[in-house]
Amino acid sequence: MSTLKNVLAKKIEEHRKRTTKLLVESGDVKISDVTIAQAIGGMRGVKGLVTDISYLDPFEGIRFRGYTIQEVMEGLPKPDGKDYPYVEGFFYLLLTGDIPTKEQAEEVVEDMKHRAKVPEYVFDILRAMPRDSHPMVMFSAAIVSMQRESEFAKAYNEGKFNKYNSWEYMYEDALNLMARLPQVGAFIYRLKYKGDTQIDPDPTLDLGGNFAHMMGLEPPYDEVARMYFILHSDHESGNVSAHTTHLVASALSDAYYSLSAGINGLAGPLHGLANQEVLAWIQQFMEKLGGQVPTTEQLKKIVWDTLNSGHVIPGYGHAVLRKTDPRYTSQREYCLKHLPDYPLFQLVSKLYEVVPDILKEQGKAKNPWPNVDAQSGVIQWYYGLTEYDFYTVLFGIGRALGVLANITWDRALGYPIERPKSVTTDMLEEYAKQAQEAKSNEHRA
Ligand code: NMX
Ligand code: MLT
Repeated sequence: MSTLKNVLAKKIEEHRKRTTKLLVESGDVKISDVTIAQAIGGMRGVKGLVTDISYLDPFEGIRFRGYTIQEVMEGLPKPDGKDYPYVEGFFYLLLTGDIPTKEQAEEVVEDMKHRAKVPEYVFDILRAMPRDSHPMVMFSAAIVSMQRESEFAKAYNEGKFNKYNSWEYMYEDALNLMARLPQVGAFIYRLKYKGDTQIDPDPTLDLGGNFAHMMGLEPPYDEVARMYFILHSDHESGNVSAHTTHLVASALSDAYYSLSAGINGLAGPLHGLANQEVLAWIQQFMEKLGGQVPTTEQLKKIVWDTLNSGHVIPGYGHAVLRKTDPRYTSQREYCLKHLPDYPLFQLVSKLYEVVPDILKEQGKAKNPWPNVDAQSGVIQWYYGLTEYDFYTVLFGIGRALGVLANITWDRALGYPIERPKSVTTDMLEEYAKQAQEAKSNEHRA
């Protein structure tokens, strides 16, 4: 058994006791209430999910297994001569909660290389799709098309499966899928935008390095890939892609069905597709200005015009965060170091100076600050990846790390099928009436 699987098995054994104790001794302790506004309003703030892979604080931002972005980037082992950590070592951290040694991280690198072969039929399917299909449609279809490879589904069908060992099959699927996604993504990219001129994987490279190589992008794009996949990996489990993946997996659907569903959620413009929307919006107004960089006054007018036409400002706002997304800051720091004078970066920085005050003045968005998507396209564009409808696929490869770790733990802890209760509008009106009457009685007494 690999070190990763061995360590994970021990962690699961220990953790099961904590979950059982909580259920047996404190199962009826309340952790959240639900108001009518929350029931109608997308369950914002309702605490009804459990995950230990990451936690999102509204003001501090994301911590992966308790570590800040900076601690992850500094503390994880890196390929020789590189500034950003092995994605594989980061996956080890997400799965086990431990920072791996370099040797342990490299063992995962080797393990994933052996799992990386994408079945030929996936390429046939992608080639048979209309070439103008959105890359996220292709990505989701490619993932679900590989479902026949699922060890989890096979074990279930062969009756090998029980509540205690099901995580092991989910783990196998998670590693196999994660190992294959970079080639699937790169294949889609080169099929759509580079005339189907494909580049074979290089078996000497790690996941980030190989992705850059198969995309046909020179170093330091390998560093960008490592940074990007890690930053986008997880944002606790309530966001649409993580929640969807978890929900579908709760029906004992395997990782292929579940991840493909999560990717479909990521493809929404209010979620991951916002990174594409940011670039599309910028290109649109730059075209209107004849390519001329807008002044601050012009930019303010563009932002107001966008809001007044009933559109959101892509890359700004968040359902949980109440400050600048540290994933935005992390990418901004990369830009300040590597491309400080790049006009597109300067434009995005100017937006950062202008948009929050306007959103505050408009008074609708609860969080006027930028999220991860406001900054990510700039770096991609700078390194030659200008086909912005591909950006969400990059997000999806990264997001797979978090959600696949999550559903492996879901099976390990035997989380049941997810099935919240709904109510009708009549019932809400009745609850509202009862609350009003109770208030008047209190007033009278
Ligand atoms: N521009 C304009 N209006 C906004 C924005 C924004 N960036 N953000 C929120 N609002 C509006 C929102 O549409 C809502 O309006 P209304 O009452 O008319 O329906 C109001 O402000 C209150 O929304 P919030 O409670 O602040 O935001 P919510 O939690 O519902 O939604 C987002 C969060 C992220 C969906 C929202 O901020 C948004 O649409 N942002 C732009 C799209 C975006 O950048 N998405 C990417 C999120 C990160 N990711 O990668 O997934
Ligand atoms: C994410 O990374 O999933 C987004 O920031 C959205 C969210 O957390 O709700």
